[in-house]
Amino acid sequence: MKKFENFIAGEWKAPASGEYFENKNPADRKDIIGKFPLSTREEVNLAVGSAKRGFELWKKWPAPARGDVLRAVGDIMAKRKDEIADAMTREMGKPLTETRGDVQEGIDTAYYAASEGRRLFGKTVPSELRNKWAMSYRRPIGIAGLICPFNFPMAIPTWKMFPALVCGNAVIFKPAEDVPHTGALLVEILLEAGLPAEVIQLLHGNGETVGAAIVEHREIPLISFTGSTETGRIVGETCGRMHKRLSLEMGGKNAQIVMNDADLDLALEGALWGAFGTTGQRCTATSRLVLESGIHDRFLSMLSDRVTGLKLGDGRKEGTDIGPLINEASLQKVASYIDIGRGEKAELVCGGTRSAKLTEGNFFEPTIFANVKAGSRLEQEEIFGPVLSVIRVNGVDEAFAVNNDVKYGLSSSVYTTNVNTAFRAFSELDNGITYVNAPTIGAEAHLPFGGVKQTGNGHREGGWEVYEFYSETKVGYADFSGTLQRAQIDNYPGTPD
Ligand code: UN1
Repeated sequence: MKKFENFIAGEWKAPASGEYFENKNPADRKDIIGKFPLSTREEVNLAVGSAKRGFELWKKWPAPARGDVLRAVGDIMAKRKDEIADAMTREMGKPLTETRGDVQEGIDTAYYAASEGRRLFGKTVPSELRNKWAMSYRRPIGIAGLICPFNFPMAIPTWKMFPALVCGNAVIFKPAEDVPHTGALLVEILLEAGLPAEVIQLLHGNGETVGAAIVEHREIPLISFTGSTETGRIVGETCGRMHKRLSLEMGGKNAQIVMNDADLDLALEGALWGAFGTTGQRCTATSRLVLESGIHDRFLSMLSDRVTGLKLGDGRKEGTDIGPLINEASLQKVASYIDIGRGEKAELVCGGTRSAKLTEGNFFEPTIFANVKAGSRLEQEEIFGPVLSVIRVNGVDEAFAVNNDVKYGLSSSVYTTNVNTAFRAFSELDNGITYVNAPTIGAEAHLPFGGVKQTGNGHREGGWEVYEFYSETKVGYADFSGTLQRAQIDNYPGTPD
């Protein structure tokens, strides 16, 4: 069986501990993709030593030249798109159409980053004094520690890594332990594209050991984490104590609202894709469907007819609509919410069990609960699986209140043909992203991505905003008057000639 290695100090290296973990195909647990290193704190130290050298070199490259490396990365990813997608589906499970989309998001992020290398705008503003210039500009920060989730094995690492690199930082990358192969492929591509070797370090292993060691390392000033709100809280506490710059991207409990005046066929396609795409394992997944009473019964029956027809299976097989869940722990979590839903007297419309036929993988039937009460655990907590809770409401005010009454605030969606309802949604829904007549998923790489409340900590990934996170603003003043000019003093009151 193939043994994979870490990439540290410019070399592929076996784990110091000699220990590995197995990477299994979630659609067929007998299919082992390879063994990956269980890294330790010592390896984090080694990686930091090397990344410091990488940073010293890389920060001196002109940003447009750094961007050129990212353009080459995008070109290689585009050429290898199908092959990479296949490897991703094998270790992560979602159907090939989705993993191809995931690679495409990486390509988009690469080309956007390449173009940003020629912007990285600062500002030149007038000084209050004569013969003096004032400007702000950007500097790189140092080593960025990037801790990534499994659900977008390519897109999410690229959202973090490419802006970090264009801004001139070195990177220590820890992919999720369920998708280490995609992480390895990404690093291979960066090196092939000409990234100086010590600028990137790849460390495989567990969050509790390697992830924690990255977060706690005093020479890593920048952390970006995507994952659960519980882990994010621990990461946040450590970073707060150590005064680190931190971007958190965490849970969601996203709602699709369907109003009486909506185009129901369109809303149906949106609900299917939003709730069951990626087997519901997206931070942006639709896990609540808020139906206005006038269309509730009709829409629910349209939906359950279609859901029972969805084909569960291996994402690499033609015709599969829904792939497996990522691992056993995830299956158990999803199953526990079925019990919670039953206990709360929600009505199980379909699904609710592991697949009886597909026992070789982590397959769970797509599930709908109706009559879900606002405020119940089923309605409030993130499940990260193919479970959709349906809530009946009367009117737009109640629909918006239900949307907002959760601790998360990533994405929301409203299906309506009323322009006033649409614009009210943009202004009244407490989320980082609101879609009108489109599902809760479908963020584009060149717009800021992130959420409010407990979904995040105020930063955004993607778009122009993420470049603020990965760079430090510095201000330069040049006084060419040849005299001492005292700001706030010499020009008030009255300006001398
Ligand atoms: C996520 O939900 O975990 O919004 C990321 C989307 C994707 C990114 C989702 N482009 O559909």
